[in-house]
Amino acid sequence: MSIRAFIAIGLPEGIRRDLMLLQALLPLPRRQEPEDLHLTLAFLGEQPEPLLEALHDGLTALRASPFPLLLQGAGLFGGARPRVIWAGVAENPALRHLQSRVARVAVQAGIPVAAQGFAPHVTLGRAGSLEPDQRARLEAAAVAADGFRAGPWQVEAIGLYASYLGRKGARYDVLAEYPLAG
Ligand code: 3AM
Repeated sequence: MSIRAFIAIGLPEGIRRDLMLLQALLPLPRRQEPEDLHLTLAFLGEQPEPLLEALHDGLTALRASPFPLLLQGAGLFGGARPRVIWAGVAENPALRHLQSRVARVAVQAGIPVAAQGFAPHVTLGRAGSLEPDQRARLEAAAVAADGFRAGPWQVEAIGLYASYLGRKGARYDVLAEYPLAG
């Protein structure tokens, strides 16, 4: 059996509440459910269980320290045809370092993960095809949300998630959590 999986940072209750307030201010075509809000470190795609077990062992052995994380601003991915509406992350070398280590653990487990191109964000909602006026409203709302801040909080764990695709979009399950402890 294979599982569509990714590695992410889960968000504390208070941060999710702040993000729900931000979601309410944005004209989101499809809102990410609050319990599913997360910050992806590495998307793994469909992987067979033996590789996920090797990854689990690698993540269990990973030693990394907790670090503070601040969410900041909002924006759209997808240029002329935005697909993802996100909350941004204040520049954070500890996050980038953790992401590259996590990607290396995945590669060592036999799961290819691109080393480049990490654009840290929390997806707030998604768009299918947008009418030009819908897009303009969304872009204006994202600019207006520039002053948005949530946190900082101390990131103390990362998680391995399963993603199940359904008619209403993806739902996620936490398969395992890995504490960050020096
Ligand atoms: O962090 P978010 O929620 O923006 O969009 C998917 C989601 O990102 C992304 O992985 C996260 C968990 O599903 N994702 C899905 N398919 C992907 C792909 N083929 C992908 N990221 C990169 N390549």
